[in-house]
Amino acid sequence: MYLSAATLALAFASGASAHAHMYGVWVNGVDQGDGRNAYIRSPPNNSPVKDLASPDLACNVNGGKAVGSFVKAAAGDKLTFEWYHDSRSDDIIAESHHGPIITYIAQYTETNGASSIWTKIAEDGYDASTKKWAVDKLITNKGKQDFVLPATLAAGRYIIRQEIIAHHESDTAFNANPARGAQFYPSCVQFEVTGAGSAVPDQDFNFNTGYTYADPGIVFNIYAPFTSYSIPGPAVWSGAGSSPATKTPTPATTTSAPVIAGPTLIPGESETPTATSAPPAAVTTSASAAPVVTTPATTAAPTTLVTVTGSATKPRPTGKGKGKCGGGRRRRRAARAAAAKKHL
Ligand SMILES: [Cu+2]
Repeated sequence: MYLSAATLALAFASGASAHAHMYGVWVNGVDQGDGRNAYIRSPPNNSPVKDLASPDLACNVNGGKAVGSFVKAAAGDKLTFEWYHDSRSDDIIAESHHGPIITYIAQYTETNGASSIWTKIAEDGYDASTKKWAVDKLITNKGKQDFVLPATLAAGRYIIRQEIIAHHESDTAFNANPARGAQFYPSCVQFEVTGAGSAVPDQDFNFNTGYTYADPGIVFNIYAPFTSYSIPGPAVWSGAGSSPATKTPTPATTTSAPVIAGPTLIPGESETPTATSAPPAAVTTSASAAPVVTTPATTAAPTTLVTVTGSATKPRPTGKGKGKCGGGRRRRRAARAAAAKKHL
């Protein structure tokens, strides 16, 4: 069927300019102002990173460009990172973008952070009891994600990196089909931390090697039945500095349903509109309380890598590596129309 140039342009625009990025930081409930290119190493747009080999996975595009300011905070402070879609306090991110929000810290660097320097200090994934993802709550909380700066953290300059991982196209790995894959939205914020603590983050995590396409928290099908979700990366840092936290490999906890979902693969469709918001019962993940993914008693044989039966998903002719948001399939046109509303 014939598509006009205008229609095509719109389709491209909706695919390339959706998503989310960070506006600024609050310290103990106090707004620190517009942080973009001030204390945040802001990327040029809100597109995701999908290639796990890209140095942009650490601190996004421009991650190696130090900015002029630092957020000042004390160890133990409550921090809030505020996200938005196109303008502050808008719809934040497309509802289809279910996924976790994870926060890491590193000693301050003027490099792009693409090396073994990171320690996980907070994470929020999927709550099986409420069936809510961190991203769902982020939208309810008007873009705000809370966490606590570890109370024992040594004073000094740091970069705190928070990322959203959107799983609406991650039933297939990016390296198997560059038109799909998990979407990473990393944002790096420069911090000057005060306090009397002496704990030094020591996990030495490297995103380019620590995040892999074999990780069930990265290649994950949100459209097939599941009961739990294993957040990627290391365990949350103990913060005490006594015993370096190491990640115990978690077997995939997804149900053994086939990886490729059936016809229900419509981004956003499974989302029930969040009605009146619960009190912003902030997801305050303190460094010591790593939410433990409860696995069903059945010792699930560690599902080796989710084998992607590539033929089930048709590669899209427009497949580009970056910035794709929609993911049309059978109902491409309907999805486009919806995407144009939700994603622009
Ligand atoms: Cu998006």
